[in-house]
Amino acid sequence: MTAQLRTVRQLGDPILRRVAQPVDGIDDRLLTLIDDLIWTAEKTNGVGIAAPQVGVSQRVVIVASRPNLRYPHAPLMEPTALINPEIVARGDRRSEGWEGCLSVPDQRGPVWRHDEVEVCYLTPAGEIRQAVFTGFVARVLQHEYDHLEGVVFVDRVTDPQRLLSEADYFAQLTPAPAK
Ligand code: K3U
Ligand code: ZN
Repeated sequence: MTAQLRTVRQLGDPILRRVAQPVDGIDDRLLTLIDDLIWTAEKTNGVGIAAPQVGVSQRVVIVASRPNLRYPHAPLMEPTALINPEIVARGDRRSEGWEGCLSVPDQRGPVWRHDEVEVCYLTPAGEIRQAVFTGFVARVLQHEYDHLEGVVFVDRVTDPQRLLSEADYFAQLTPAPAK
């Protein structure tokens, strides 16, 4: 069946504040959810998405990095589904970077994240994988993992006064030419 665009829940919906349940078996329903998450992230220009954002409180995330204005060197990767991800190690170095969220429209803000994380997860084929994610991909993974714990990026912004609307965020990226 073709993938469906799912409705993205918005900040204020209690499902975004719940700790998601571990997946206890890979079945057709889960594989359909994964296909729909990948499709929904693609259609909404997301670089990731987590199952609670579409109203399913299960521990599944998609990471789908691609270059963007703020992170022009972000890798272009095939959307990757991680089932029951566990962050098993975090690097010492952290960086501040700008984030947005499909569940928090028109808001961007700076968040400190670890530059490197090691993650253990199940693939949709049921294989256990351990992988090291770095840079922007590590940022997206930590953002999505937070969604499984009921945490939204606005909880982590360095200073709430630095939150920007999308228009101001893009204006800041491309300052007006000098007269
Ligand atoms: O493409 C977005 C973007 C925003 C700021 C910087 C770079 C990219 C839209 S927001 C996005 O893709 C979220 C997706 C969410 F909400 F479903 F998790 C993921 C994300 C964006 C930026 C940094 C970390 C995570
Ligand atoms: Zn988000």
